[in-house]
Amino acid sequence: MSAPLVQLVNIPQHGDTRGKLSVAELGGVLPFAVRRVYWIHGTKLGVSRGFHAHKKLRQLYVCVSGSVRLSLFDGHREESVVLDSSAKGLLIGPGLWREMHDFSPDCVLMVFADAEYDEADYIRDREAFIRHVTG
Ligand code: T46
Repeated sequence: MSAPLVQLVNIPQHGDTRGKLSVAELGGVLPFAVRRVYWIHGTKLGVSRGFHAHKKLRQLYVCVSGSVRLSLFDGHREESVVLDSSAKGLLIGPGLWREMHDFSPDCVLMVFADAEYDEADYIRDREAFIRHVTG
């Protein structure tokens, strides 16, 4: 069996009578120092996002509310992962085409990234991406 394209990790959660507190920290669930955090929310019904790959960026996706389906493609294989728990994180490295589908109306997808925003790090054309990974 081939190795998964992405790594699902368990986010430590501290629950008590007040509710829950979840932690993503360097050396814990985060294998990189975070330089940027952004979140996707208020996604309209039926909308898909993404349709790009990153050349260098490393990210941790956490769906802190609701659910979303991620479609990943490395140029050869496709994989689909549903994120529907704030106790799960998805570590995603460079060189993967990603699409986000089936957002629930209450979805809040939080992304921790190891670099500041740089449009030059994006490959937004699928054919160009395939050329990039297959040489
Ligand atoms: C990713 C998925 C999960 C900025 O100005 N700064 C930023 O840090 C980001 C992430 C975006 N933007 C601007 C660029 C576009 O004008 O926000 C606009 C929407 O970005 P984009 O079309 O890239 O959004 P998505 O949802 O397709 O992709 C985003 C991230 O770009 C990407 O890194 O992994 O979320």
